[in-house]
Amino acid sequence: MTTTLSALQDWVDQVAKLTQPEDIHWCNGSDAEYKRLVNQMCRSGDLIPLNEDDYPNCYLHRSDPSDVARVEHLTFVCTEHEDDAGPNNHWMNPAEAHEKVDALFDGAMQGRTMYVIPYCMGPIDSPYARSGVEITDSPYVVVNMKIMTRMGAKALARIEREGTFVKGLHSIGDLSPERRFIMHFPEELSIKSIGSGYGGNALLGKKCHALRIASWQAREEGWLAEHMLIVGVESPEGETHYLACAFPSACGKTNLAMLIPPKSHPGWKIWTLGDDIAWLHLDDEGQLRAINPEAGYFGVVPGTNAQTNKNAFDMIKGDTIFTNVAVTADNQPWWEDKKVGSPSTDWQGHAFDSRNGPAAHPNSRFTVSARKNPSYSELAEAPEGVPISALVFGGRRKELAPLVYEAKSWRHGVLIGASVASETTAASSGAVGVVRRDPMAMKPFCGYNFADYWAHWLSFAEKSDRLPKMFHVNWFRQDKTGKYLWPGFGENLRVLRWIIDRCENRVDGIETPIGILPRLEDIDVSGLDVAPETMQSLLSIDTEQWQHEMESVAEYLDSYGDRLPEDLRQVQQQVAEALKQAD
Ligand code: GTP
Ligand code: SPV
Ligand code: MN
Repeated sequence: MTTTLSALQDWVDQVAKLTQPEDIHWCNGSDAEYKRLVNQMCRSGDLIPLNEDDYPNCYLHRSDPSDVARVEHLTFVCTEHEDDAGPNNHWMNPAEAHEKVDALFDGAMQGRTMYVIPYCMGPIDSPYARSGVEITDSPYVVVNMKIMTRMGAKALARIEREGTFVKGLHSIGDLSPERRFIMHFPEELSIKSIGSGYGGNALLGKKCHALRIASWQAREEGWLAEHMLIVGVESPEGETHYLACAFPSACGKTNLAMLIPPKSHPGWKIWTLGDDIAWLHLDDEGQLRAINPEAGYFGVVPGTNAQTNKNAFDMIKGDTIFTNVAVTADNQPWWEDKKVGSPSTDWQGHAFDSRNGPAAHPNSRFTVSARKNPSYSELAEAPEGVPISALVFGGRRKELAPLVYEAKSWRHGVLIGASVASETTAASSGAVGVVRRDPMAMKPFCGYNFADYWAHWLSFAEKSDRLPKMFHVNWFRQDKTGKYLWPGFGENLRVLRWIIDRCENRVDGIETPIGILPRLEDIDVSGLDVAPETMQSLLSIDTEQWQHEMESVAEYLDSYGDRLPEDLRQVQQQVAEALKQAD
């Protein structure tokens, strides 16, 4: 297989000349190709087959111990003007960036096979889908891309028809963090990533294309590329609402997207459309619609068990690639909070010793096809996507942020999104548990200046008068001893019900300076072991703490200087003023 598209053939030739691979393989995306690569990696030791009886077609990959998460400090947005990348990104001049990485790509694939992966992000026949080609020397990347995207012959046919595609060049290089760079060139619709074989650094369709490059394209073309799950909630009466929710990395998107209604909620159904990324477009009627550009889940393993997420727990019992989990004596994958079995070998392949830290890496992941999810929605294949009733922002915050509140308007919602703060997690290298601003959960993923991004968000108010309502949730409030105050997981459905009732104007709320909060009686807590005082504290605001928060938000927004939209500053001042009045 090669291509009739000369722009693609020329690029592949150029890359081959630079990187000097031993072989070139054009991926057709077939199951036979997947199997062949898996077998080859089992022979080379890149993959380890897991217990065939309990985990059929499941494999373990151990990444280099220095290469276990995204690397934000080595991720760059390379635009002609530094201001276009904004203070939210690391920037490098494009010419300098190309020179720097091309020197590392020089001869990088000697003795290796170069794989050419045509892929489509989104249903193959969707007008909202976009295509790309990733060139990589990692067979692990190829098999992950097969699960995570629509990869192969059909994607290539679409690319040849359209003539445009995002170019992603990847090599594992020598895996040295000193020679690791994840470079984005949004003006050229291209990506160059070297020195990492892990997740979002290496599977270029995901964060690099579907968020950083796509967010740039989305602004030019009038849509939104967001770090959001997409979920359908069906009531016993058969009414279905679709929600898109932006939570930072490792803050509960996969779990909410495949929520299992608790026993107290017979007749409720959850439909999963996507667990990480949503592409949002206004249709001709002004309705916001979402597609999931991905076809699989690259999900956090630790914490997954039969109680927290039985669907995920069962789904990953077959046809799954595990990265950096531990194994039991009988070769089953094992992770913290699995609740069954015990580890004998840790994620680095050493005999397990609890003094060396957790057995599975905290950012260990499963890669699995979305079709294996029992709550998979067939509408995930719908070219036109699903209509969105509510946009929900959230973060991981021990204190301050209530369980749920609603924005008073679209522009107030944009402020709430822009003000999101969350504790950092193991999904990115660096300190864990530090509260930082993570606007719209896009801090690591927005491919341009946040000030321009907020202006783009605000502009939707002029384009439609039937935009979804916006909300903020926080499942992670803790008491003084560090215990979570809200049970979370399946019980989060109780909060989604309030959100939907608000969208349908079925329930009143309480106006506060920060937004509309539920009346206590409107969150159904029947059968839950949560004290009324706890609910009271989860659903109230501390005016003084919020005044401090608003000062910090003002300071944060100011750091974007003149490019910050005036509207956003105004609505922030209105909230601050209302808090002052309430004091
Ligand atoms: P990325 O794939 O990194 O974008 O993460 P994500 O947002 O999909 O997060 P995920 O659903 O994988 O959850 C991350 C961690 O948070 C897991 O260890 C979960 O068990 C835990 N978690 C998810 N939902 C809840 C919840 O409602 N309450 C509590 N306490 N923990 C949760
Ligand atoms: C995230 O960090 O938000 C992820 C994992 O979804 S990765 O694909 O590695 O970016
Ligand atoms: Mn994510």
